[in-house]
Amino acid sequence: MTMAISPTISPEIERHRTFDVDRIRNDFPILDRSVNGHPLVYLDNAATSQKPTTVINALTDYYQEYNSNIHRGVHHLSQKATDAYEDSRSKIGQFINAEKSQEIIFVRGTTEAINLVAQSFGRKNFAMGDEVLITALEHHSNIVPWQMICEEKGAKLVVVPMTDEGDLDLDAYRRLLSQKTKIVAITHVSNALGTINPIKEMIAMAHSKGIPVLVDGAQAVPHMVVDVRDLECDFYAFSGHKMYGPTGIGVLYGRKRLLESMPPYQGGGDMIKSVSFEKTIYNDIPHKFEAGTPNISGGIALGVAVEYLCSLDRASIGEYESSLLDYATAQLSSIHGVAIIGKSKNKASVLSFVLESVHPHDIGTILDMEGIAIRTGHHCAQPIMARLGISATARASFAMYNTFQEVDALVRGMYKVIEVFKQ
Ligand code: C6P
Repeated sequence: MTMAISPTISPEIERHRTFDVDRIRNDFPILDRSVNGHPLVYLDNAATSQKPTTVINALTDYYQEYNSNIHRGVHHLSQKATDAYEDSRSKIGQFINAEKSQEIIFVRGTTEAINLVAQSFGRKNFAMGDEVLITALEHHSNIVPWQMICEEKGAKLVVVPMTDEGDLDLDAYRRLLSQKTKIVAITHVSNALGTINPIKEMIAMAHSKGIPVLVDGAQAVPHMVVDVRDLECDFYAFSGHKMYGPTGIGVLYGRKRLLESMPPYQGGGDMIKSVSFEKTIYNDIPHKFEAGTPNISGGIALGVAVEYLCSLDRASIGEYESSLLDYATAQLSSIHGVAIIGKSKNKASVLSFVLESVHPHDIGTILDMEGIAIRTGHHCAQPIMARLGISATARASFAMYNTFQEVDALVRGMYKVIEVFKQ
């Protein structure tokens, strides 16, 4: 079958073809490998991104040179590890423009960050009849923790609806904010559809009624500059592994005043000032929320990932990624039988689609044979699928190291899928 890659490339897209992507690709050793006899085309970045050499080296360096527990030892290695870990906390604080590094709590990832707020803030502040306002665009991680605490407290989960294109209904949002709303929890960027929500405006609307806001930033931090003070959010959660850092480490940003008012999430070592059988005095933030030996190497290497991102021109990366998305959208839309799922005008790095009469898992399997990695399924966002009346999509998600040629490979792969399934 002949492959028709659409010749209609806008001047804007053409301009971004000159972005020095090779320089960035050189920093990611895994991108040189082959899969199933083809050069790897990694388009599953929303699930997890690849890691640059500096991050990989930071992990090895910690274990080879100064592996030691932190906040506990007077010896040289422990001091060095503690300094590196706390240094990383400061770098991350600056990266998102937090006012104080104590506002950065290390957690396992976005999921744990949201559970922490639900279990700590929620347990303290929710009562029978209260409401938690989330949106139709949430990942399960920003649904289930709220359901759990709502069930326990007799509170209610209320959901802001979305349009068929995948935009939130802001009029409904305004109406749903009420005296009963104890917190708003919204995703910054949808992992299933790519919609970028107008969170600054949504935070201001909630604040005008005195309601705090948690933002799930898992899919935003890798792609755009996030400034928590400019957004004025109360909590912001993100994962290291989606922003070129290691797995098992992430961040909860919280306003100092709020974090100080919240009870600990877990008990154990490091989160205390003193313990007796009669009474325990808790440590100050951030340590109050960091019980037990943490992911030390991960915390340090996340700081290195942040340094790496800060060494790049993030504005041009953002423009480059959005031109890749525009190009991929145009190319895939031109394939007969393909429908794009999620058509917001404001999208980041995620392209969900379906192909008539072919299950997304079959698309994923055939593309894998061509060395192309995408994700297929419900993307841990089953309510979005239910809202759109589908069970699954195929999802290509882009990072700054992806290329226009890789988009072309995806399109060629889709023609292979069509070839295999044609009657
Ligand atoms: N989404 C995806 O393929 P963790 O697993 O804790 O690092 O991140 C959870 C999470 C929370 N919110 C959003 C918007 C997310 O996209 C994710 C993770 C991955 O889309 C894995 S399901």
